[in-house]
Amino acid sequence: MDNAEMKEVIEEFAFPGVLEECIPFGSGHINDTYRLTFKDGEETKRYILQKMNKNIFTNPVELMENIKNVTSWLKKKIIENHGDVERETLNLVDDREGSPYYKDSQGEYWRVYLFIENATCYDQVESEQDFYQSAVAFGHFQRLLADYPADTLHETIKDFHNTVDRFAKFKKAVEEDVCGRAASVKEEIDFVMERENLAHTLCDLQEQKKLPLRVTHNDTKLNNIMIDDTTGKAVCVIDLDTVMPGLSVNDFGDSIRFGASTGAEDERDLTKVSCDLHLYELYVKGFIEGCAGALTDLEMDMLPMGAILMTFECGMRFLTDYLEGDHYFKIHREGHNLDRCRTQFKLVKDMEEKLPQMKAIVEKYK
Ligand code: ADP
Ligand code: GN1
Ligand code: MG
Repeated sequence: MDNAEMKEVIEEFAFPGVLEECIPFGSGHINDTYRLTFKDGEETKRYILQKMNKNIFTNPVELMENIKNVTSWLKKKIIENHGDVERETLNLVDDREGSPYYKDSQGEYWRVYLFIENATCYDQVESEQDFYQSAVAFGHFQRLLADYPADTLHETIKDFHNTVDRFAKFKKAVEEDVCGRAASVKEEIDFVMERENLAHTLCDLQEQKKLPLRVTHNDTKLNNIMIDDTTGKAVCVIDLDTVMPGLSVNDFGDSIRFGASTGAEDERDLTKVSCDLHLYELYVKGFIEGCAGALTDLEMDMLPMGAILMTFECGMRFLTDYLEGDHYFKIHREGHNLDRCRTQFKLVKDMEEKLPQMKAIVEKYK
């Protein structure tokens, strides 16, 4: 971050005390995230500062309206449940003008959250209990928003989990091949092409209104949840940029894609990547408990399909981005998106083979 921009932004949020540290923070693929530490007399206070990605979220004002309204809604529910509003949901810090975001002189949009202390976001499951707790929390999150007026939410990214649309965008990227990379990834392209029907499965059920549209998180990977370092409980669901009407099976599926994998999302050694059915089972149990009776029979039946489809969609998105020249997901090395795509397809294949077991596990908890 250039110093002048940083100074301008920090001044606009009127933090108390003296800035001691500003470091890039977390491993999100979308926003630029920093942790700020201020010293005010004896007191030290930390914040999260984010530059929103306006190439991806093209209407940051509407996005912030969503976040403001959703967090206010969650706060009310947390108070009713005698919870801790400063830890159990994101808390926006207003700028000097009382706005929940600041637009700087370069036209960039910034926001600040209270830093949730004594809690960790994990990039891979370290303790099984954490994964189970994250499942309960994502299910519970959906339940807290069950009666939220969905029609007042802006669609922050159009067709975000529309796998049919994702497939069409992928095909276009292959045809255009702007970077001349298609020939070198024929195997991966074929993998997608062979699964056109798969892309339709959940979209068709949604269109036929067999699966209900709910207010969902839509980006339920493990590092979008904070686990309390002391209690081991999931304390807060974060990264609310994509809270929109969606399918509960997709929220389930995206968590499995990321958290039940035995390897990292960008692991190069594919022998290390598979779907761990024990972790999967823990998540099924936790998610069904967290949703507390809200899921319909068909939603439960479709949970394994949600896992396959979210993984397929994500692999397809990584490959599309690779073909288009890596403009969407942040990359940290050459071929990073291709590596990510390969882990996803390895997982899809593995889950396709394990589908009967995955279904049987859901039956156990239905
Ligand atoms: P992205 O959309 O880029 O993934 P996130 O909103 O998920 O951005 O933030 C990136 C990372 O920053 C998170 O994975 C988490 O580690 C950290 N983070 C975000 N918000 C907070 C917060 N309020 N308190 C502590 N850490 C946070
Ligand atoms: C992005 O923002 P982050 O890093 O939590 C992406 C998700 C992908 C994920 C893959 C807005 O999530 O959809 O599943 O990367 N978020 C957006 O790791 O596109
Ligand atoms: Mg994130």
